[in-house]
Amino acid sequence: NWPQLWDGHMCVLKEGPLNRTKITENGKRLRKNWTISHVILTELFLLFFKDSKCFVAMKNGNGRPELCVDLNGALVYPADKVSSRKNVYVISTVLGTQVLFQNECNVQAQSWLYAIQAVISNLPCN
Ligand code: I3S
Repeated sequence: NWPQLWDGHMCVLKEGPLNRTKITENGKRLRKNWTISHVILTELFLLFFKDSKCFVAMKNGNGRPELCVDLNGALVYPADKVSSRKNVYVISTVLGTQVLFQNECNVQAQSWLYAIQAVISNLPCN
C-alpha cells in the first residue's frame, strides 16, 4: 500500500512542458541528463512527469511523478554559468536537491520562475 500524492484537493497552478535536469541530490553533484518533462505546479510541489498522459494516470491513482520537488523553503533563481543553454533557472531545496529547468522561450521560462517564486513566498518556510 502506497500513499497517494494526489488527494483531489490539490490545485494545478501552472502546467506545461519544460526541459529539466537534476544536478544535485542530498547535496551531492549528479551528472546532467536533460530531458523534456510535463511539469505541474501546485501550492506545495513542482511535479515532473514523462508526459501529460502520466499526469492524468496519476490523478486516476496509477503511477507517480518522475520527480517531486518540495517547494517549502526552496529557492529559485537564474542558473548563471551552470549551463550553456539559455533561459535556465535552478530550484534549490532544503534537502539539498537542485533541479535546472529551461525553455527556449525566455517569456515561458520567466513565467515559470515567477509562478514558482509566488508559490514559495506563500509557504511557511519562505
Ligand atoms: O555542465 P556540463 O557537465 O558541461 O553539462 C553538459 C554535460 O552534462 C553533457 O553531457 P556529458 O558530459 O555527460 O556528455 C550534456 O550533454 C550537456 O547538455 C551539458 O551541458 P548544458 O550546458 O547543456 O547544461
